[in-house]
Amino acid sequence: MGKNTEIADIFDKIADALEFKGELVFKVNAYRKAARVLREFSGDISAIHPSEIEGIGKGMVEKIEEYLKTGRIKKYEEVVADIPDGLLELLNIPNLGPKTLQLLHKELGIKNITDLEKVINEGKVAALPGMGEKKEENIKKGILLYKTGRARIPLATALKVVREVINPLFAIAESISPAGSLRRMKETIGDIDILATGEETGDIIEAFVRQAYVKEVIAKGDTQASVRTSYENLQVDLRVVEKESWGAALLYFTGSKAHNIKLRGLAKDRGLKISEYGVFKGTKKIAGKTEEDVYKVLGIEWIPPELREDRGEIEAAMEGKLPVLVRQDDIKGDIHVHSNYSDGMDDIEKIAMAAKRMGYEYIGICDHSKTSKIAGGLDEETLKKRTEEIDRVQEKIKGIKILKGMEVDILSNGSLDYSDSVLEKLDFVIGAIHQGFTKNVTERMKEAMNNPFIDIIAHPTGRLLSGREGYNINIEEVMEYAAEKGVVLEINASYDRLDLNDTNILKAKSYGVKFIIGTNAHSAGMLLDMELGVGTARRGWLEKKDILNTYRWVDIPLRRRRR
Ligand code: DGT
Ligand code: CA
Ligand code: CA
Repeated sequence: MGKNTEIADIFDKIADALEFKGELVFKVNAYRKAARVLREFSGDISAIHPSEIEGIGKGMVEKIEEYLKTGRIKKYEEVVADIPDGLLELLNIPNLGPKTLQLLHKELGIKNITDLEKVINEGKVAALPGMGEKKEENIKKGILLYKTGRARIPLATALKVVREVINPLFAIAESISPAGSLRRMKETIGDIDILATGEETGDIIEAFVRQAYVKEVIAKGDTQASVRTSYENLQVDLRVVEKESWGAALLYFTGSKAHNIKLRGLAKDRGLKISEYGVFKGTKKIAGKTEEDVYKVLGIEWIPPELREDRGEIEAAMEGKLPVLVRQDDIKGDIHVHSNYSDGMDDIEKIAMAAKRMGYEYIGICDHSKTSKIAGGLDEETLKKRTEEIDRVQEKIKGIKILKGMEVDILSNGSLDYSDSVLEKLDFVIGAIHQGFTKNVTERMKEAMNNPFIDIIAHPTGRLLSGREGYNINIEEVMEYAAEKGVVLEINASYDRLDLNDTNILKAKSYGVKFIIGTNAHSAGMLLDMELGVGTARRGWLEKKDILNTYRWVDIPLRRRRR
């Protein structure tokens, strides 16, 4: 959707193809970086000169112009010319890299996922030079993850799409809202459900199916339609309902199904019937216009969508004990942000300005430590330079406090990547596992928590929504120890992480753990991922007091373990 994303997709595909062909890493990365910058860029690329976008090199500018002028990029057609259709798609399988794919294609002639599954089942992959049974087993696992993962899309992607779908309809519809799992802020979304109401039902449906992003109209009726989007190939369902039923319909189509079923039982107990049209006493409709009305006639207060999973929310509402969930505007700062001193794209000044515009009181610059070499980890010398840079920027920018933090690697023996004297000078320390995902992770994390300088554990399970399973870890043991030691667990809000997730948050809270939401932003634009973290925290029933970055910096209960 939008030219930026179209071009970014093509750049990513060029990078895949070059990688498959064994091209030099820096050439591949040039395309990856340009793709990332384009995705981050919020303006209209055809309205400005592409060279005005920071971080886009000359070669890329030419290709962007070529696309804007001709609708294609010759380089792309060249690089994929001798690669079978669909082969590069297999690079989305976890544990299957371009080198291996090249080998499998050359030696075994695989062209698609069916071929791949066949040669694996015949044991042919393990027999190849440099492969072996372990690697074969990993690819097999990857295929499983790929197949289950493809069916659902990350929340971040769905949110982006739903905004593009809803915006043009605001003018025509009286009310319009996302429903389904998206409104509940679930970490992955099956399909996107949208509900609208308005005088001109037909006009709303027509406007919906005629948008530029629609690739295919799957179904179209008088009051509903389903389309597939060209971007990400997503199914979007729109239902237009009567104004009098808006609340009941929104409640019904928001779900979850389990929540609806429980509500239906509750209605029955009270001699009422509930449906997507309203709440009925006999044949008389007694509620339905708003969600609040519907809950009210059932004798309970309105339940926030993020809680509607039948995890005790209806019982809590009946007792008047619903949590007061944390909100985006409770958040006073983001302290997990990478600058261009390590692998971030933006400089400290740009990040600080963006954070100030978001209304934050503080922003924590948090780069990688020296062992994370591929992520541009800082040695002690560079860290000193960064400290001076932060002081310099702080002199210049008022109204936001810039904090000096680091995401410090937890090493193979559980020690931290810097000496205590270095850690001592930092405003906060986030410990993270970046190497050795299978070896003694639980023990290493616990050992790291014995260090008084560690304040927070980053992305505690290490899983990725795109398919990485995460660390081999006993997460309950880590939660229990974190609570005992007063170490905070992160809710990493990065679109591919959401780690801890909702169920782990609930578990951790029961151990008495405190949380902090960090975006792990690698550019100023990614500070906006905070929304995903807040949604996830709300799904985990968290209130303002559970989350440390709702505190002012002077009051924040961090660094206490140092004293
Ligand atoms: P998804 O799309 O798999 O991420 O999950 P949802 O929750 O969006 O599910 P979806 O799209 O199948 O249906 C949207 C909502 O409609 C769902 O959350 C609750 C409601 N719904 C769908 N089917 C049923 C049903 O058979 N019974 C009840 N009570 N509600 C249903
Ligand atoms: Ca859905
Ligand atoms: Ca649906």
